[in-house]
Amino acid sequence: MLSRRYSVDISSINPLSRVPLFVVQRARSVLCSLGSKLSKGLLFTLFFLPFSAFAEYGLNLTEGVTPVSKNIYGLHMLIFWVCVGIGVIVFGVMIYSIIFHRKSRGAKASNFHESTTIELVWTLVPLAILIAIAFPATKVLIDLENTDKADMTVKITGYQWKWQYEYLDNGVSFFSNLSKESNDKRQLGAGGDFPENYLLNVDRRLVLPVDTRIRFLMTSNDVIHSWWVRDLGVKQDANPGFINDAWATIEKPGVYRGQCAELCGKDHGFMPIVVEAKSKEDYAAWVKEQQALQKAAAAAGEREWSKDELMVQGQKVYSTSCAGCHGVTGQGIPGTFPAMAGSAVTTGDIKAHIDIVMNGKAGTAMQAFGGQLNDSDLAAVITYERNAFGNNTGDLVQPSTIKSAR
Ligand code: HEC
Ligand SMILES: [Cu+2]
Repeated sequence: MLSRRYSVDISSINPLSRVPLFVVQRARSVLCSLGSKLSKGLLFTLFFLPFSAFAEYGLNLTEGVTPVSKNIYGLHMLIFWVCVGIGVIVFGVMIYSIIFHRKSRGAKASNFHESTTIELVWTLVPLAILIAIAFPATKVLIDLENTDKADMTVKITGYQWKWQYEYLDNGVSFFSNLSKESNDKRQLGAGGDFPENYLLNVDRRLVLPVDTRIRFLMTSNDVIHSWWVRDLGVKQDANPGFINDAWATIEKPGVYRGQCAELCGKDHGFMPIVVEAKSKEDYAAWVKEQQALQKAAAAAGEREWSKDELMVQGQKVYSTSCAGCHGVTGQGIPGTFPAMAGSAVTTGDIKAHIDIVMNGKAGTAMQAFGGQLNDSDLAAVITYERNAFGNNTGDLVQPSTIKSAR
């Protein structure tokens, strides 16, 4: 598709009409063959990115869909026009002087030092402008910091490298990871086409109702992350040990994408955010559905699981929660993340294995997954690690074992 667009572009570029036809044809054939060779390659994508990016976003800040984002946009435009005004006046005076008071016209430069009047003017005028701008800016700032009178609250916790969303009003809670399609495609040597919204898609979206004043509480489990969704006008650091807040009243149903905006380690670029704003009725139905799913998951933790079930679920959990560090094939990263293949823990004492997965290891990147995964997922992932990557221990861990280890 890209190479087709390229050849169309060439023939419609005007200045080329002055270039001899054979040059155009030669250039076109070279570029087209290059294009087809590289059409799936990085170079070509990079070359076209600026154009498609412009087409999608335009040049200006976007307005977004919340009062805060609209106020920020309004403030941005106001200050933009103030700058335009200053630019026109300053450059106007400058260009006027250059033209009408030039040396060849016999103009004589006036020569003055320590003119109190001029020094006062060029101090007081900018000061007055700054103060005039400070008023609307402060108003917007106070408004975006004021999270009072919220209709509902979502607690957002950053993890290396995913987000946890807890709906404090109805008990719904889940993790949101990079989507499987993006995650598979980003692996070294992965073939195939880029999935839609590559690296900007998640497995579970943060679903929110429209026309509801939502308070976000941001914190982190490990390092500093930053929850940034442009259309919501929210960009707030998530710091371990602190709670920051922000708010949004989403005015339009839709899907709004964002990313972690604070460099937080190896996979910082792989923890996107997807917000889906639904009508209040659809949101209520979604909450019911999630509560039912959570109940079903809890019930599944009460029964015995077969080895196949554990292995299938375990692989899923492993690829979303563990593979980022320990590698899809369990090889880890020598010196940083230990291999799961043939590790003394994954092939040794089962209790020690359960312990490190549930409680993590303080002071290292190994998180305590006991609070993140339910009994079945923990049982499944531990079973998987003990029977995958060539670790043929034959051990099964049941959800009930995890439950009693809590
Ligand atoms: C953010 C990176 C990261 C993630 C994600 C992660 N781990 Fe770890 N893991 C580590 C590090 C670092 C260590 C080494 C800790 C130490 O210094 O002993 C470790 C150690 C382990 C060990 C002990 C291995 C050994 O040989 O000492 C096991 C077992 C383990 N992790 C399982 C898991 C499981 C299961 C998951 C997913 C549910 C997971 N890890 C997710 C970073 C991670
Ligand atoms: Cu982050």
